[in-house]
Amino acid sequence: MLTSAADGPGPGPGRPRLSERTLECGSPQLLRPAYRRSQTRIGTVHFGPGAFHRAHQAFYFDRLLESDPTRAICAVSLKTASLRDALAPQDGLYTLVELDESPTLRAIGAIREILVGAESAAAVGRRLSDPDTSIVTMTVTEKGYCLDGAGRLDFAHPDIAHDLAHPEAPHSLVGWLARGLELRRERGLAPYLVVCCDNLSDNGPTLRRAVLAYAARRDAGLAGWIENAARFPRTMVDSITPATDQSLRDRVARATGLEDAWPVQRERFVQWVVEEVDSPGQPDWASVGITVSRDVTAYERAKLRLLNGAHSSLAYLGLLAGLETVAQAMGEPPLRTFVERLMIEDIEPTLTVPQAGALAAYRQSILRRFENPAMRHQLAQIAWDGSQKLPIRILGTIADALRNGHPVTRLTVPIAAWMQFVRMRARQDIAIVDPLAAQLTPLGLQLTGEAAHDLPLFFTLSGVFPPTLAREPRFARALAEAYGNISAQGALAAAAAATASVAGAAQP
Ligand code: CS2
Repeated sequence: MLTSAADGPGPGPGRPRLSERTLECGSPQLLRPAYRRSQTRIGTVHFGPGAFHRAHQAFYFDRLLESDPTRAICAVSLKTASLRDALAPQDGLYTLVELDESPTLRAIGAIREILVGAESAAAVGRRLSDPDTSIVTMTVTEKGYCLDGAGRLDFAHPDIAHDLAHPEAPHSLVGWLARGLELRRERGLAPYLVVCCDNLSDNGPTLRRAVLAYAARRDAGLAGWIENAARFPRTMVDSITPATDQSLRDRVARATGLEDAWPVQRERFVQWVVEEVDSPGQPDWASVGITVSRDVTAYERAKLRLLNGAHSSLAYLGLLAGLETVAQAMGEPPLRTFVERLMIEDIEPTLTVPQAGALAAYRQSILRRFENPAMRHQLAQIAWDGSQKLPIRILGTIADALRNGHPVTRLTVPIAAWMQFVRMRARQDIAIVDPLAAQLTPLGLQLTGEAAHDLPLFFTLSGVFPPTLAREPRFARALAEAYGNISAQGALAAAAAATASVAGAAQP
């Protein structure tokens, strides 16, 4: 199933390349699939097989395959062939390194097929409409959903416009999901379970709304069928996954004795919560440690606001302070204290959890995970796509704080730091990795560091700052102060000043 002429990036001559044939030659340290890959069947299609999917979901499915051979994965890259080309010579196998004092190395065998949507539309359509396919999962990052600032499908997005004109060969995830469901309806098959594994707020229902809006433009009958029959559970996914670099490839080759073009790494901690829904063909999630819950919203919100909100805060402040990794940022007392106070005083009051003390324990475990000395998690990686991440991670908390009359002095600091990051990148002439880069780069070049001049320029980005928020005086004032403090004193001193601000101070 996995065939390619290309040999993929990475390995050089010397050690044998990881593959079905060489798997047994690897060092005993390498844990191998505890099932016969040749006897597995594909039951899941996954869109967006980046590092997170391969370190998280594919790891769980690898374990499911030990008891259920129908759980192999067909991975679909929407546009690029790089993963297919790297893993085809390896029969889809790759190494997962769990970082810890003594790391674990496993060969993951769950991915049995890799397709590229842009090259093989018919094959993807066949897979989606195969009777064996009962689940479709995805990790395409926030921008892959083609949503507007209000979280609705953006019909002006070029991929959505393309897909409505060419529905049989879509470019977007939403187009693919609708295409697959349309084919299944035509064939008299039940819909697949759609499991969104991205850090979106209310991820399942948000995706469902987008697919229904798209389907309604195509065919009201299809939209009605999806509305009645398809399920889109909420999920919470968690595991910190630093990007693959050459040092990981070298480390894997030395430890396993096998070259791997694209290994992945993550912390040992891994968590997946899936909403309980009534849908046939689901795996025995709980058998591999996946939590099935009626109330995923509380988990999801706590994770997005505490972990991802703190991560983005450390990323922008840390990069402005010239730091490189999350662990380094945590080693700077002003940043560590700032982030901890932000979590306790500003984020936690917006969260509700069933057990008393659960939030404090969760926060402490997040801070410990950020300090993990075995990880070199680049702040620049977290800083990607800020225009998409910040509304989900921080602006929602700010909106709640404003509603509750809670000060937003600290909460505006990460937003101000992102703006200063845009300014810094533009001045350094370093490309900004963000779907809004074409707007952010020229905007960055106009920035002076003066809040009165710069804030109105950012407020033109209505997809990031809804007009009601931009017009809210308490928000604009606190943001201007944080922005001015970073310009005048630098990120560390500005974080320290905000930490010292009195949590309960009333704001007119
Ligand atoms: C990070 C996340 O890159 C980022 O933006 O905040 O990928 C984070 O590591 C994961 O959500 C942890 O589960």
